[in-house]
Amino acid sequence: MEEKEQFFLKIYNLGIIKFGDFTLKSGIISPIYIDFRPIASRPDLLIKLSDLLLHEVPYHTFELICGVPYAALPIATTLSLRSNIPLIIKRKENKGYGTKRMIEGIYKKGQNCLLIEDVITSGDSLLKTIIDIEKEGLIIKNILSILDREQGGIENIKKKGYHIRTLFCIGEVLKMLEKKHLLKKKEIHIIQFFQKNNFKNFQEKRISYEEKKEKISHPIGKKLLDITLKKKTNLIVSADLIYTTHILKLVNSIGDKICGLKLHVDIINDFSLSFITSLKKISIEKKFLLFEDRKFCDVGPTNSLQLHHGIHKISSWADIITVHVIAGSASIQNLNVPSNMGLITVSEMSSYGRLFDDNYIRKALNISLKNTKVIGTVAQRKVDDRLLLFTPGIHFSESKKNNKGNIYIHPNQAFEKNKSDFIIVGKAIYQSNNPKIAAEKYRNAGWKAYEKGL
Ligand code: 6AU
Repeated sequence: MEEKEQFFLKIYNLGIIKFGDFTLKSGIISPIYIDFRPIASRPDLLIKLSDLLLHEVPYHTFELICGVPYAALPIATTLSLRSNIPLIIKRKENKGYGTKRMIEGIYKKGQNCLLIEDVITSGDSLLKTIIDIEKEGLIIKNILSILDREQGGIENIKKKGYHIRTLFCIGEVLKMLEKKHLLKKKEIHIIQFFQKNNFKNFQEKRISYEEKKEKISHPIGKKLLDITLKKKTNLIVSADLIYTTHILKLVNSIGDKICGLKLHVDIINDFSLSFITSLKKISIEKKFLLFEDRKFCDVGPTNSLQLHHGIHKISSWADIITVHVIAGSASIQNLNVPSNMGLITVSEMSSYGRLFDDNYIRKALNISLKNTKVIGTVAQRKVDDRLLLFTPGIHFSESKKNNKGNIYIHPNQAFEKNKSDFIIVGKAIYQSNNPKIAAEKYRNAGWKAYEKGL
């Protein structure tokens, strides 16, 4: 430990541990952020780190080395140079042109590859990388990582049958830093909080709708939560139907089961504002909100025209509208949104082949948090508790993708894994033989999954 301890103190001086309020890639909120990237600028420490890692495994038994992109790439490269084992490079996404390969470098099917990761949190991004590498016919049995945040990732990975070794665990390094008087009082408090709450519990618990209400300041966000609590439903039905009579018939039969009805008004063949008047009346009677899933995605002035004008006059009736932030934060800033209308950003879609990457999602979530009109976001991962999380792509018979390219997950997964607040269900209800029974099944599943997560 002496040697490892000395090494850790050296890298600690590079500022690899930060204390504050961070949302990790996995969506977990954490007061500690660990980033080993600065080591890449110190060749002496990079070499030392690689040698320490190589001591952990019988490295001569491996035919290839690969790092989980991007943080582990310089480490994997150094390990390759120190051990003389060839390196392969895993892409985060394929280039979309040329060979469209996910793995670059020279390799053959059946070769045994050692995988390198910097920090293990939930283990999810590591498992995604493993799937991509195994798809290429390579064999992964062993993983080496620098630090285990002790948040369940190691168990997840071991459960899938992989061997994993880590150089450090967060608990032991924090204890060591405290012993050496390298932490400020405030930082020690944070650590004590962590130890008391145990990292794993910290990750798995979700906050209740009542607690969410304290965090959401927008009146429509609060109203949606009130309806949810009163009707015990977190189900939003997506009525993607093209005739007003069909929508009204659906809503009359399922209105009691839902907290929101989502529309795409531009697909309705016989749209009229009198249809909206009828719908609004039912929504008040049966207590649910109206979402227009317009996904505004233009520059601000155009978004504004689309919101207030045209035949749909969305701003005159919708309680909630969806927006993309691809055009930047200003595109949703001056829309003259009525005070009783909330925005939901689309940070990540449920479609197969989506172009949203981690970087975009992080930026979209930041924009969402800063805009006071935004009540929440659509995403397929856990997000900051100050946002309501809406999850579409829901079906009991979850499938990788349907023929139109949406990926479906079970309501349990939305609540357990992503800590979702609301499920959005379309075809599974409106195309079923009995939408009322189907809606009750989804309402019940969504509510039970929410309660189980508390
Ligand atoms: O259950 P479905 O697949 O029949 O319907 C899902 C609904 C559709 C999509 O336009 C919408 O949810 N949707 C969204 C939303 C709500 O913005 C985002 C997304 O990522 N995936 C998705 O399907 O009306």
